[in-house]
Amino acid sequence: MDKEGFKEAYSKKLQALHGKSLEESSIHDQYIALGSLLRDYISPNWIKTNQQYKANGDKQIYYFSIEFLLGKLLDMNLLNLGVKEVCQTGLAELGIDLSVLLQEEPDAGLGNGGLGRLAACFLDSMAALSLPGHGCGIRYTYGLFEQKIVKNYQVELPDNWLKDGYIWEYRRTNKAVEVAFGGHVRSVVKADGRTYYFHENAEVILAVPYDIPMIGYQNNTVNTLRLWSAELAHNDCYFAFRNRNDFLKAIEYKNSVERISKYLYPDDTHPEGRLLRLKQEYFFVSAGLQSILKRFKSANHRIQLFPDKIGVHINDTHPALAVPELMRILIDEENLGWDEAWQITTKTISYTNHTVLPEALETWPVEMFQNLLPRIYMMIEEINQRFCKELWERYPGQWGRIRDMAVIADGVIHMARLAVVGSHSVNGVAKLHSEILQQYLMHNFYQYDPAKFHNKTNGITHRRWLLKANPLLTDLINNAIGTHWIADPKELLLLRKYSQDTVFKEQLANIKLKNKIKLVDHIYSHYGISVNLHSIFDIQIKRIHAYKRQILNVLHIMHLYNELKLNPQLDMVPRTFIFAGKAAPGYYIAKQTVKLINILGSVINHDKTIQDKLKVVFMENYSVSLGEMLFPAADVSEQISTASKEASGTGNMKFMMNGAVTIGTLDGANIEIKEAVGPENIIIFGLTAQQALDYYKHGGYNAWDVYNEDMRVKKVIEQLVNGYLPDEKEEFRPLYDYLLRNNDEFFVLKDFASYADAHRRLDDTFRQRQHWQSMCLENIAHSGLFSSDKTIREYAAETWHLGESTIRG
Ligand code: B1N
Repeated sequence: MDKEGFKEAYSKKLQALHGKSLEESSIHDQYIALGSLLRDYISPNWIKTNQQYKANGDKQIYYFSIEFLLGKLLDMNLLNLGVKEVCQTGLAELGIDLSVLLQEEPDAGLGNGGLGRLAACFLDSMAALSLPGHGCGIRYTYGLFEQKIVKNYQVELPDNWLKDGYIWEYRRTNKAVEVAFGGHVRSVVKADGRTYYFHENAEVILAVPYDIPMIGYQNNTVNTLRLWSAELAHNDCYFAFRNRNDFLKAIEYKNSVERISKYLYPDDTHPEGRLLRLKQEYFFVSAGLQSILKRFKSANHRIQLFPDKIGVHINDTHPALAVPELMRILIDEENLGWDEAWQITTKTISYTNHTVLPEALETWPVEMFQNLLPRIYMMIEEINQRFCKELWERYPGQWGRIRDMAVIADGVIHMARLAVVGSHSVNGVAKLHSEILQQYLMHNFYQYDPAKFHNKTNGITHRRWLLKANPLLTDLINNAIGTHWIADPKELLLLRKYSQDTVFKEQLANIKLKNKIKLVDHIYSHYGISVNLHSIFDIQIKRIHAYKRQILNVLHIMHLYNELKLNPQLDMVPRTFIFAGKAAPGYYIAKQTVKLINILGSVINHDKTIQDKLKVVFMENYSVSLGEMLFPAADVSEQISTASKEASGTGNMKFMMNGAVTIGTLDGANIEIKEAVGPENIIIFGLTAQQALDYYKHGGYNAWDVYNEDMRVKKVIEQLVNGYLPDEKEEFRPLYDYLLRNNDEFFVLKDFASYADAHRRLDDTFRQRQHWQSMCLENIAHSGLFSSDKTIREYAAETWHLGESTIRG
């Protein structure tokens, strides 16, 4: 693709698609034309990738996830294909600004937060590493809600991301499969003596796949993300209704089918116990496995080779029905015996746990489950019986232990137990998290089969979070150490040779400044808040959750403001606190937190007496795209979860890669960030995980003690309820009660002093300009350790036994 060729092809494409000349075309027309041209460009390699995988008989990995938080793909695809320059200059010569076209693309927000974004980073890495790895999920008509702040309060609007069509998806009607719900199971003993099972009177719906190409980094690989959409299977019943003139009923039935893939549940680290969610889970798992089996069978392999050719990875327990569904297919459709089917299933499936929050573990009531999925329930029942029998042989008489490990117990199905029992590998997402799984949450299972358990620390794709999000920094790095680090991000360590180089570090600081200017402009134009460019940009962006402790950040800001009011001359580096994040619509405390941040901002930002030393900005509608603007502009990364609660975190890695310094607890991957950069290049505070766990064991601590002893804490807590904030006096009473009366489950007050002290150290350190810049440099230099390429290499080698398959150009 050369520039002139591109211009000609592009102009032709534009005209052919829209029947308009370039001059007559709209921005949207121009965007669609570029997307369409790229589709043409990608197609040959996509076909070639699939053909080569098939011809070689390469093992394929399927990453099953109920969320894929892709963000925008156009710019990333241009980078991956190595054609961005050509397109950019070609378009410019046609009078088109590429950056304007890029804005036309909707963010594909089919995820809540870290779990969904991790799945997207992994797909990027698998393609970049020439690994045969694909995604399987749901094509939600509506992604995660759009957040607006109205009168300081979060309101939710539907995210109609598909309204103008989506340039990256390919509907594959011919690959649709059927998924069955409800009905009952009839068993028949046949002449061969074997019992056969027939699922009768089921409601059968159609799962239609939409494929999205996942493009490798300049390596010809194009893998596939397959997202399933629910549709009516047989129009006959639809028409049957209509013949009876019962049009409304027909519409209602159609809606009830399509509802399955209509909405993403907006709950992060919180399970949704509703029937529709269970339908979603079975829907995409069943459709995905059926299509995998079809492909496998078309290659005429013996079924016993299945685990050598296929790996199914389940992203948390949402796809854990892969275990009984694969058993059903192997037994009912492939006529295997139980033991053989079980061997194949457990060798095929591997499982990652993403949370230890006790309330976050999925369970399903037996009765509800049995009605919706009678044959799958039978499978789980048998899995449970056989597993309990094994346990009984190993632990005779230990009823308590067996009950605590049983897949079905106390009238519910425990999905995490199903996932552990049905897979050959179980991992956590950071060292501490895996340790907590093994020593606490899954201790019994760990003792039973220690070899099953592993750690795989999360990672992020440096291609999106550095090359795409921070082109200025990327150029600086390329000029300093060459470009080999892009293939091998560990080589970012070469940057360390500049740690004493004041010129280089000034360049680094200058890039940060430029990224901050962009953000300042955005904040001013969107919120009318003028931010001091030379203040410390201190950023906390993530879902709003009690355990992530945005409240700790807020109470500390209130304290700083109190200090400033008492002494406007207070010697502090000006600070801008920036927040972004969505609260689950039904999560009261989280929504109150959003409101508190916004009200506090409206008070502080209008106060002339504090001389611009403090600003608080809440940015609406946190998304992948907003993140791409925020990470490169941050000086400070807030990673302040209660130790032991954040399984890993991945925003922490994105900040680090862009040269921000972390203020954080020893939780999740923060611990590994500290190990990488050294204690002098990170600011740590608060209880350790062990201390927190010990407190929990003894029923917590007494929040009132801290309240009574620390006057700073007492003051800010009182300010929540004494009319100090310009709203109804009782507005934040629930937050107050939550902290004091419910005994501060997440140690907010307990960690306050340590946090305030850490912020004073931060302020001190920031003033030592050379030293601060070295810290930023060290963070960037060590961030290669957290590239998802490294994580994926470990999964491929240790969990999936997956080999590379390079696609020839
Ligand atoms: O998964 C991320 C981790 O980096 C985060 O620490 C962790 O909180 C996050 C139910 C979840 N755990 N569990 C979920 C999401 C949606 C849902 O419906 C649970 N998300 C995480 C990646 O490992």
